[in-house]
Amino acid sequence: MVQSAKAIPSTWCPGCGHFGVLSAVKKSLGELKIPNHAAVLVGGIGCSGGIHNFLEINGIHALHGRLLAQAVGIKLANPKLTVIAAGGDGDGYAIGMGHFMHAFKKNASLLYILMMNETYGLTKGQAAPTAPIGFDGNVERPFDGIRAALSQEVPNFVARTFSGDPRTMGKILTEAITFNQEGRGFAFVEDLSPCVTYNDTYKEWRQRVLDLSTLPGYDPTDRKTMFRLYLETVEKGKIPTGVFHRPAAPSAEAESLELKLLPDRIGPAESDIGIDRNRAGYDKLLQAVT
Ligand SMILES: Cc1ncc(C[n+]2csc(CCOP(=O)(O)OP(=O)(O)O)c2C)c(N)n1
Ligand code: SF4
Ligand SMILES: [Mg+2]
Repeated sequence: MVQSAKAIPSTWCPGCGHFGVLSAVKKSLGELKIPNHAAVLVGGIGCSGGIHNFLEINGIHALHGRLLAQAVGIKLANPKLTVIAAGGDGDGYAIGMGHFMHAFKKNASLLYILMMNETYGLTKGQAAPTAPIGFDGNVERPFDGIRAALSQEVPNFVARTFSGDPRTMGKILTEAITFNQEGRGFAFVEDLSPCVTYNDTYKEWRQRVLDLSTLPGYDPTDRKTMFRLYLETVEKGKIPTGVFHRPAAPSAEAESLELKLLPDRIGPAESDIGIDRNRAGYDKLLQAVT
């Protein structure tokens, strides 16, 4: 379902953390002077996934957990677009887990914002894979998406923001989109986005967040160092935030697709597939299969 680029008033509960993401996305697109027609937001299923309805950019409401597959497809079809995928922890870490892990490996230059509130807000507060033990009868240990991201040896941008600190979130989203624009690969930002109706964690998270850039030894170009720093900080009962991985290595896209296959960054969506221009190629293809 492709939405029109007309924003509708938000349906979120007053105070929902997702508002922080909405305003930070608007601010970053404005700061980078990206026109509405040049940006696409693919939303997941859940309160968070409706974010595209409240923006005046192109938007798609994807199938539950499948937003990354659609976002990668859009980016490949038209690499000039700024592509943002945005959804919840139920969407991305439960039904969408397979796509989440593969997105790091595919390393397409798009931004994935995952709004983490430990619950399924839209369906009234069940335990998400991130829920602590005891939440709504949950007996499983919570899943940590940042550990999963940092465990992979790939040149991806990885960060965590907090809706209670929208200014820092804005800066990090701007950096992530710039990273994408430079063709340096996939950017993943998990936002701590409290669900004020079913799991109001604002107060607790405000006390526990710790920006890793304030610690000695912080070096986001070195994934292994950052993984260690991250784990040590979690062990101290803190919730690490900030940029965890800002790789210096070029992405697969920069090395293969962009430089070799798509020298002018012209994707299939803009290429001329008319018969006249491509007759020789089509004839060759036909000969090969007959
Ligand atoms: C295939 C499928 N399974 C289940 C659902 C029911 N469902 C709707 S939203 C949702 C979870 C949303 O949680 P999350 O992604 O964390 O978003 P939030 O509402 O917390 O922002 C579920 C399970 C669905 N819509 N489609
Ligand atoms: S139910 Fe929770 S996640 Fe959904 S809009 Fe309300 S506060 Fe936000
Ligand atoms: Mg959720």
